[in-house]
Amino acid sequence: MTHPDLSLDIQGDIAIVRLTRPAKRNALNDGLILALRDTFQNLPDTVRAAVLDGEGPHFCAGLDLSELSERDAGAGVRHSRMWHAALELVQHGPVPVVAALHGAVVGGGLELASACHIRVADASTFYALPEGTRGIFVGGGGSVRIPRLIGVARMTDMMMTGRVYNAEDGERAGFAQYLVPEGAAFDKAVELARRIATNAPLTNYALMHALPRIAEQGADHGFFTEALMAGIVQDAPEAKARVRAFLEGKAAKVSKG
Ligand code: 1HE
Repeated sequence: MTHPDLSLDIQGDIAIVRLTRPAKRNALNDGLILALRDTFQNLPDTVRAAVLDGEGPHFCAGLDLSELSERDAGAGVRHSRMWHAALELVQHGPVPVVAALHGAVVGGGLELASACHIRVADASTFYALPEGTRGIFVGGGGSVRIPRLIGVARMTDMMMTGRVYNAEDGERAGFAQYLVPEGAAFDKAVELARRIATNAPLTNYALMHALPRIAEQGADHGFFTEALMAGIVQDAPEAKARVRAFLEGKAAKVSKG
């Protein structure tokens, strides 16, 4: 993968993927979306978790608006589907992804962050969906993923009124699972990714692939899918070794945070 606006840095078993277009606030043009897709699709097998970061004062200003003007309806549909394919590889790709958020997390930038599994936001973060006021609609999976974080009512409000959430209100609303001081999001995201990378791979797989699907199933189907997944995950030799280690007093207890 080589793209001037995206970097990939493998640090042991975690990958640092960074948008490197700060002069344009990491706005996502077609090339960058395709580079994101290719990067997540082709992560080395040794990688067990990833961090997604943005260079400069803003995580991501969303769609590169300079590419929007000449598209007709058909091209617009295909463009949206291209984003879906790329962000699908973030959400349901090979490894869990922790987003390190700061500054603007807006429009397609919020759609990208929503495709990640964990979001860590620093105090400078703000969230918005300016699509509503620019006369367009979300197209990067936002209407599917964002209501699952904050609810349909809040997303409707953001798009209809241009409401902007600051970092604190955003965390309370459900955009981010962690809120940290300004400048600390990347380090916290790396710490979490390193921790996630120590999990049994099949547990991470179940959390990425089964949990969100179960959440969309009716209770009866959900219980059945859960039982299948539970059976498969506990059968792995690694699961048995970890449980044995606890019973032999060799594994950490759960302790108060
Ligand atoms: C851009 C973009 C962009 C910045 N496309 N060029 N997203 C938006 O509507 C958000 C638009 N951006 C902003 O509101 C602001 O730029 C920020 C709040 C993110 C940052 O403000 P600031 O003062 O730090 O930067 P700036 O001076 O506004 O921007 C610096 C440069 O980046 C400037 O270009 P320059 O050549 O004049 O230096 C900006 O034009 C450029 N820039 N954002 C193109 N988004 C799958 S559908 C998704 C639909 C959407 O995402 S719509 C929402 C788009």
